[in-house]
Amino acid sequence: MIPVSATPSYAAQVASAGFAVVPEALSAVQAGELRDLLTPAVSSEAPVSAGTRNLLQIRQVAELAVSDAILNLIEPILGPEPRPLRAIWFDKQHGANWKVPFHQDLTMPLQERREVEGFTAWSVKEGVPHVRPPISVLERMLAVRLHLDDCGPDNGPLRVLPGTHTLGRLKPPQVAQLVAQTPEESLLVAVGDAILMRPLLLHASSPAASPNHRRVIHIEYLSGPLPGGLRPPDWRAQIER
Ligand SMILES: O=C(O)CCC(=O)C(=O)O
Repeated sequence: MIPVSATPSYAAQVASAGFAVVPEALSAVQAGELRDLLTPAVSSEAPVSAGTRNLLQIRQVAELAVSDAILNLIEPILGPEPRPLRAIWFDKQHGANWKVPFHQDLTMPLQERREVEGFTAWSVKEGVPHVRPPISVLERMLAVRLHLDDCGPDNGPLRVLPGTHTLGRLKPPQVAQLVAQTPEESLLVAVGDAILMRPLLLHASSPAASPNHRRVIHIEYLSGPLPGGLRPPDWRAQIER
């Protein structure tokens, strides 16, 4: 487990690069237990595509999301009491070996729809209202990607363009220019490692050359209040088992 005293350097890395890789955020035993729990649970519920939502419904994932180990990692970045918004399962494998072009993550889930200035592009995904919040809200969000398998160059790792999280919301020509000009980094990790990532960081992933499992629990957090009575999902109320 990472000592709390080591976490401020992750905050500095996330501030400058938009991401940080945290070795051994989970022990091998924890990662194995989560693989055993989630692999059958998720694959029996939904066809596996480029991500399955609402993993916070599963008690062990919700408890992990608010565990001291994870909160100690992210509080130096987001401030006190970050709230988990959603948790997504990404398992790249035979039959679900997707590619995602460079993009920013621009949406968030909410409890209900309310018209509030700056919150646009409402949609409903799996019954949950989603919205594109203003940049000032996206800048208070962070994703924690917990890797349950080793992810080497052949497993379709996350690719990032360091520093692009500071550029606000980017239009397609700006993305194309940044992709052409910015040296990208592939984030190769071992089982149990975590990637901390700002949603505005340009990121992509390619199909795996060797599509063994590449299981990731991707948890998104928000710190601070929302305007106009908007409410983030209540993760406690969602727990089903
Ligand atoms: O895990 C992946 O392959 C893609 C993740 C991604 O694109 C995202 O989180 O928006």
